[in-house]
Amino acid sequence: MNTNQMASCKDLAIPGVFAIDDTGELIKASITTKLCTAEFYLQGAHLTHWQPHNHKPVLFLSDRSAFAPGKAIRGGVPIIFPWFGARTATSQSNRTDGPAHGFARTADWQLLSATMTDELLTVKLTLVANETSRALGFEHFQLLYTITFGRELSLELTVENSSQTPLCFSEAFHTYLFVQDAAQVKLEGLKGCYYYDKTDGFQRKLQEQSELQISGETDRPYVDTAAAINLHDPRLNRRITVSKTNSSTTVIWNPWAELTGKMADMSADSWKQMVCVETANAFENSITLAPGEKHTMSACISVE
Ligand code: TA6
Repeated sequence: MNTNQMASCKDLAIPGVFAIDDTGELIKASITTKLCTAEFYLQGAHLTHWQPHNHKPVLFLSDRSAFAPGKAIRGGVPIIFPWFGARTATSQSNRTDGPAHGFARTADWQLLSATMTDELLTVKLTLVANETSRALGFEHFQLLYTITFGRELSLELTVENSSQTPLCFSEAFHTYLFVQDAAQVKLEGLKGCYYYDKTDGFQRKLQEQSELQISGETDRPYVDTAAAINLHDPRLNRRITVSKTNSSTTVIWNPWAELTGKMADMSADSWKQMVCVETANAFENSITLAPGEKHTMSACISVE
């Protein structure tokens, strides 16, 4: 970010509410309102903390996460775009090169606005084509990310196809929820949904039980579901609800002990304090936009 961009970014600060810190390797925004505290980084428009007053933090953030240019932060809400997981061929491109989960989460987003209305702070950020995306074949698109911070957390991602050809993409809010003990939480909302079991050869399976409990490495994209997810955490005596619009995929992920042990940016037992409940459009739910078309996916996270 150049000096002029930094100056305009800092012009958006709201004394006592919204502060910009450019003293570290990554530019960080901190939020304090009557309803919550939060923080995000301009790299990846990466939300790393949200805590409604009278609650514990709702998002997990690894104590070993790197906060370095070009390195994905471990935890919070990574923005996944334009592919989910490893890049695969689409109807528009047979390319398979590029970083896992796409380039958006390590790109420098631009802060557009920060406004307070009735104690709610709404922040807008945008990402357009850059050298990295062009090298990967994405030259004409615009992402607009709107975050509203209050007693609830509202996330809204609009993708616009500003090219003359169809834009095929997958997307996700790769949300890491903070829990006291992943082995004791129960997840509701997936009964009757089909998922791909990435721990069992990507086999397509049916979720028959109304509650999902985590008892080992769990990596499940559920497809064709618009359902809200309730995560019951008995140890914190709370329920986190993730509801959504225009999202047909929900991914549930916990790496458990063995995989966590191989992750440089996760401490050994940290898998116990996180469950990813990801709001997505991926696999057969990927999106194709005609030239000039837009698509908006949203998620709302609440805790009680
Ligand atoms: O959303 C689940 C997943 O696709 C897992 O397969 C695992 O790879 C996870 O994302 C984390 O990916 P990352 O690239 O952030 O390490």
